[in-house]
Amino acid sequence: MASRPFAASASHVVRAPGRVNLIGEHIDYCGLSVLPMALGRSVRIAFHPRSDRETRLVNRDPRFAPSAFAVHGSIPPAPAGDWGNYARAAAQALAQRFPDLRGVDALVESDLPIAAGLSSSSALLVAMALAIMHANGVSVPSLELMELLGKGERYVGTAGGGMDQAIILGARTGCASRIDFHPLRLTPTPVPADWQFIVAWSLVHAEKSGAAQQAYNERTRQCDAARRLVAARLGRREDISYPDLFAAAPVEQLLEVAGERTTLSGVLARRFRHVVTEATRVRQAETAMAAGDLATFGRLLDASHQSLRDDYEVSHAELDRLVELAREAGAVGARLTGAGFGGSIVALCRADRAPAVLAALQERFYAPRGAADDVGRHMFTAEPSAGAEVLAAGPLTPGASPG
Ligand code: NG1
Repeated sequence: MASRPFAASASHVVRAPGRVNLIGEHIDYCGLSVLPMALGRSVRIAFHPRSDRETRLVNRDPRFAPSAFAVHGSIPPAPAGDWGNYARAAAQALAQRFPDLRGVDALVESDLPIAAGLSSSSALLVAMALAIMHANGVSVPSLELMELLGKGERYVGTAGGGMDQAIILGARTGCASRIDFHPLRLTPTPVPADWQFIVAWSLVHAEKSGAAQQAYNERTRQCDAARRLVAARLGRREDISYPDLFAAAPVEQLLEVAGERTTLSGVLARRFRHVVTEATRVRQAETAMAAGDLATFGRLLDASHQSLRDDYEVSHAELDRLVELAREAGAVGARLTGAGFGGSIVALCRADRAPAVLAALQERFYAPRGAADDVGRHMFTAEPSAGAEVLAAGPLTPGASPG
């Protein structure tokens, strides 16, 4: 592949981490706070500015064919599911703000599992945006860039909430960050040194370009409908936001009103109950983390999983199994992370228990499914890492020799 000589000639490398959401699932698009952290695993792009608008992408992973497009404010998408659409989304969002951007030649590589609820696609989008901005000598203040790219990713057809782009750009080493919306802001909390989060992929792809995208977008519409109906029942304006609704009435009253058959249908009542209880868990989890209260954080993870499984209906039998096995192996709590419908779990244990939890998952989940050989790609300890950055050119893979 022509990639090695290119990697050697690239002027810069961008690194954009994946993320694991610790708690606050499916509520960012309601404008409610979430608590993710960035991973050590990342998407990296070696790039070279071009003198025209063309952008050419080559991926080291042979599953992804080369992709090319011209950078401007209205870029025709490649067919749904094409990885290059995340790069197009970044380029279009920036070109709408800065006309006359030139493109880049880019070589992409990643050690993030794909379609695993760990935001490999948002990491690609953020990395691409930083590469184009750097190549053109333009910049956007950090919080504005998070918002711009959060909205920009809707180009691919998902009505996402903005958590991923914010944490990928704004994460701090050693910390999880509470993300609040409207206005967007990040508040870091150090992850206690004796806590270990573990990420394990269910081996089920959560492709957000097909059925999962429809199911995801349906949840966003249901949350909207539930909010309007509860607001009307409480005599509030129907366009009140979730945070304002929560400030206007205590949780108990919200749950009681939502439970009345005349206010919400059974499905909407369950969706609403997830949103209300999950928002409460985020606040409690942040307090537990700051206090080093491992057991409480673990209980909140378990409760979140139950709520996502039963009320929000976004789990999968393989995710439920992983959660169960992690708990049996000594994790204090575990839950699905990301959008669900497949993807990964996050489990929490005392750091000295991590080897036992990893060994149990290998033996009881991956081995029976014929996936024990690749286990290092499917399951790993999550180290809270820094947000995306542009580095002077060097080897794409740390430690690898250049082209
Ligand atoms: P993932 O796990 O990357 O599919 C999606 C949304 C988030 C958030 C979570 C569920 C995008 C880019 N990401 O994440 O905003 O809503 O689901 O909490 O749409």
